[in-house]
Amino acid sequence: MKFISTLIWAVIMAMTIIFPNVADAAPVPLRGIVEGFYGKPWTFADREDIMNFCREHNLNAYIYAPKDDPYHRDKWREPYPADKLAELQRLVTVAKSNGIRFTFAISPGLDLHYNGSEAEKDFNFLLQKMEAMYKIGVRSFAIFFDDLKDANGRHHEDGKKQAEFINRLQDTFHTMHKDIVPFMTVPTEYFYLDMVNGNKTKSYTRDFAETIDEKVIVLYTGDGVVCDGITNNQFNAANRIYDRELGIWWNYPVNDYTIHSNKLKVPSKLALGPIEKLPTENMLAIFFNPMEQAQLSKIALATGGEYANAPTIYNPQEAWNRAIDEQFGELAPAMKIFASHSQHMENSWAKCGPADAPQFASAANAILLNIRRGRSADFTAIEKYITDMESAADTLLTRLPQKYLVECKPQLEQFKRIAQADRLAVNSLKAGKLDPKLPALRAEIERHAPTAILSELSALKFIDDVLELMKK
Ligand code: 14T
Repeated sequence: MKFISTLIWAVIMAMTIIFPNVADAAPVPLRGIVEGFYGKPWTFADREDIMNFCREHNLNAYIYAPKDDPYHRDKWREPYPADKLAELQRLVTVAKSNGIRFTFAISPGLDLHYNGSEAEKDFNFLLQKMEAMYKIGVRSFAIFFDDLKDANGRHHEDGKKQAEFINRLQDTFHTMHKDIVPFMTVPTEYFYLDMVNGNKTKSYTRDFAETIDEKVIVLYTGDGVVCDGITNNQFNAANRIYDRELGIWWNYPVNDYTIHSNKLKVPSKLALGPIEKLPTENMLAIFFNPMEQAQLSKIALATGGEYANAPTIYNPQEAWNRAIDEQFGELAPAMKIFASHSQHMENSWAKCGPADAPQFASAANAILLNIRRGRSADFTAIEKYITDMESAADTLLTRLPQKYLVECKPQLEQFKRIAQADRLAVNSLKAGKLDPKLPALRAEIERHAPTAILSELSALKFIDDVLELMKK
């Protein structure tokens, strides 16, 4: 007996020396999805489907926090009507049967009172709201205080009062129900660069961090709201502010900030790339905020599942290939071509996801460089990419199952226009004469841009570069 256990120990030690990664490739304890985006909330059918998906990908947590569920935020005091409550009850049951921890989040920050009799009333409203959720089986709760800034980007929250409010709510509810788990929260300053002023922690964050109960899981989004990764150092700096391990609310593949205008409520760009550039150590919890396009969110979410189950050995590109192979079968090759042009999310304040079609971009840049210098250019590679893009667009437009097509038809049609315009651009360069169909097609692409954007710095940019080059 003694010999066998010594032998097993020796084998394990040898393994950790040979495969050092495997030893600390432990899963993040809480890993899953936060339905926390603005825009059309997922349907209950979407959510049930996602619970099943989470189990298959060893994700074990889901936070219900749709910004545009009125009972979650705008009208947080109002109880759910019976039909919504019945749907939530069913969802909680489905979550449980799939081994998923269901967290009900509420966002009372828009008009919560912290003082006097109004505060007592609000406290009781929250208790009642949570009690209704407890009755349908919820055992995990979150209070979110994000996005309370005014038009000038300022907030007027008191970190100490907010945290005291959460602590008291947690204590009171825990006295009523011993079987609840610790709360989760998102503070009003929820990204690192908003928590500090130079090397000084801002007063709101200092107060909130000092006051919030140590059991509460505090979520943050990285250095920015939507940012280009979190290094271990950046993560540790944020952990030091809170003197605890934070949880991560990761804003990819969410695309709610690509909504073009209040009139066009649908996001214009799809985030179809892998999760990448996240910490490899000290993780307590990670939640991915998805797109309102539930089916197409599954590419990034499947890679997120791989990451969260083994952060140290995670390979984004391999995970992305596996995810698309698994989800799209025969259509995977076409889907990879389309998705490779729709991964990078960037605007004035957001940046996340791998570059769109980097190979196309470098082939295009090499051609343009040669032509500008009066040298001959090799079009072989780019012509193959364009042919592949055109046929991928056609394949997907005709063969993609309806559940996907309803989520990406405008983008697929735009992808096809872009490929056709790239073709015209190549032919114009070869002929040394601008094809008059190109400016017209470019204008048509622009007309559709409010509903469909992709490959801005790659296939789309090539069109503009050629037009610019040939207009003189
Ligand atoms: F709670 C936070 F961690 C968070 O990320 N809050 C919102 C979230 O609901 C939204 O889906 C996400 C992506 O747009 O970013 C936060 O919302 C913002 C933040 C901004 F700085 C929306 C617009 C902004 F300008």
